[in-house]
Amino acid sequence: MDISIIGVPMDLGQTRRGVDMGPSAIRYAGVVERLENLNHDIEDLGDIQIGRAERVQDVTNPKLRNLKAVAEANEKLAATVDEVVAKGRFPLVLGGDHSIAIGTLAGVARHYKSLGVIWYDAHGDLNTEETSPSGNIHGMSLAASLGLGHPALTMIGGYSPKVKPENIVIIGARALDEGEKQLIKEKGIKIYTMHEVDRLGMTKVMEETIAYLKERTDGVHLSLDLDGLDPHDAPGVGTPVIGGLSYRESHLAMEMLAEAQIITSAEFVEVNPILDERNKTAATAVALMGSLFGEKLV
Ligand code: 6HN
Ligand code: MN
Ligand code: MN
Ligand code: MN
Repeated sequence: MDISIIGVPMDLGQTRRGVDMGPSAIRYAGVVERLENLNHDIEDLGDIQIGRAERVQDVTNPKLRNLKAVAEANEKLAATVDEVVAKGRFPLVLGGDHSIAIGTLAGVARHYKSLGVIWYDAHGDLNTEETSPSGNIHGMSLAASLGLGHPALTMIGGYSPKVKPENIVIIGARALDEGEKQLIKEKGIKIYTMHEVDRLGMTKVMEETIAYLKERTDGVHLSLDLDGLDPHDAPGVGTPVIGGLSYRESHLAMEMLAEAQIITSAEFVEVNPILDERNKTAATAVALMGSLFGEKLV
């Protein structure tokens, strides 16, 4: 595969500093070498430039913190991802907080008639400024991609929506806000919370997910928030939630996606080296990328 790596040192979608160093941490953990060893053609496009918050504590709009800077960065990211896909290469985006999914999806979705999305996350990221308990845009990125919320977010790339509710599968959720639960029901979004993962096992969850997306989509974006994993395996995240997906379950998920050959773009987000233990979370992210891109145990 021809893979283009794009770093997005974004930390303005939430309030804990350090997640802007995620792309560096993932590079130090050896992403390029890992994927080159699998005989892929890798180009590293470096990092998208992130502007500054309008103020150190940007409370001009506490319901949408740092809206302007987040929107501007996502426009740049969307343009870069768009070019990568147009060249026939696979965009692999490194975060950075999860607000960058808005830009990634804006760049990818225009190339597909019916894009699917796997949202691997403890959270739904389905808030709008009306339902968000925090005002943090990283909790709004999936909603924005559905066309819900502030136009500065929904209209990134000049069009909306990027994805249809029936083309989304959420995996690993265990911390949904009230408004998000309502939206999931209202829109009929397919979701495997930790309850379903416990009951069915990851094998069944992935078999069902793959079959579901295969019959209705012509490309699938994987948006993997490291906080989908249990904090024991991925401690370097800003919004950890106990009771998450294990390291092995996550590898199995990636291996099954590799086997099914359905993933056409991916991002790994929320790696925060300041909160991490010896770069463990970045190393986990790179190991999961290995499995996603075809690494085998024998
Ligand atoms: N993430 N639901 C919470 C909020 O503030 O909206 C947490 C969001 C976390 C977002 O982890 O990408
Ligand atoms: Mn910063
Ligand atoms: Mn997230
Ligand atoms: Mn999350």
